[in-house]
Amino acid sequence: MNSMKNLPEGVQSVPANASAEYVIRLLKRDGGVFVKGLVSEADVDTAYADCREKMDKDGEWEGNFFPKETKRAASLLALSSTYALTQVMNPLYRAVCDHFLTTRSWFWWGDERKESVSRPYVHSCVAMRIGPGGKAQPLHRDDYIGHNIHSEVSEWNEERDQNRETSIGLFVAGCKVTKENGGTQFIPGSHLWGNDRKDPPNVDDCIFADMDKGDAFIMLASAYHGGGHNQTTDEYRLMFSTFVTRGYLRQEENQFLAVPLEKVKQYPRELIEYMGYSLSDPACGTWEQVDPIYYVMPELEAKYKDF
Ligand SMILES: O=C(O)CCC(=O)C(=O)O
Ligand SMILES: [Fe+2]
Repeated sequence: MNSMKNLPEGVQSVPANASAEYVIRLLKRDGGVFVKGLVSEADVDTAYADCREKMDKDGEWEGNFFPKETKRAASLLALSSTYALTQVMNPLYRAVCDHFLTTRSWFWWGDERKESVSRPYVHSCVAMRIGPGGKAQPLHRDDYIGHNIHSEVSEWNEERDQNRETSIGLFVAGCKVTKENGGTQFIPGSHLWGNDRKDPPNVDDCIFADMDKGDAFIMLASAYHGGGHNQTTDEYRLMFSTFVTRGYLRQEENQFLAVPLEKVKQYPRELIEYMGYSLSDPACGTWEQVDPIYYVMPELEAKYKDF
């Protein structure tokens, strides 16, 4: 059965209670999907209050990736438990990441056939506020960070493409987001493009995020996108950006440096593991040859064992 059949035309906006399975089908076709009201306005406001002081003090970026009008707050997991629990740990986003970013392999271990499952973990957590006049970012793929080289395909193939993606983004609107105030630009279907295309991505092919506070845009990091041009004179476009990657790839934002251990210890175990205090099976990220969760939770009894 072709899983792309019977989907409505164009990039979709689905309710927050849409099934992960449906969102996944849409992502395979379009590379991105909007989710209405994924996070409550109150939780978004709290997350902003938690990171605002740091954002206000942000310095200027050199280069064209962030215009000088853009202020950022990185290391969000150190700043906002509300952000962590309502965005990073959002069940729909997690289910989508688990689907695309879990790596299953098997290897000979002597004459035993060993199965290994590496689960995704946090890549980066940053909030961005584009001020009036801020120019658009260059259109880019966020998976260039992990050197993910794509071959051109006409549509998603379950078997062939199970390891195609290396990262998934969750953008949550911190205010009303419009094309005019710098709504994210995105090229539908560009996750299927090859790296060897001659022509650069073109803004004429973009759609623009139009979101209410608390709405989300889930995006395969292979899709071409970028922050938009804030053409207003008085609006500040706030967006929270979370990325998750495969368990055996290096994190974009080093969570071990970003989040002090005292803060880490306040989080639920599931989130601590998701930040990177867990093994990527079979054996990436060990500490003293055991799972690094034992570093954070020494009360658990560590056992040395085969990978
Ligand atoms: O600000 C946005 O809408 C997108 C930002 C982005 O793509 C990035 O910083 O990589
Ligand atoms: Fe990006």
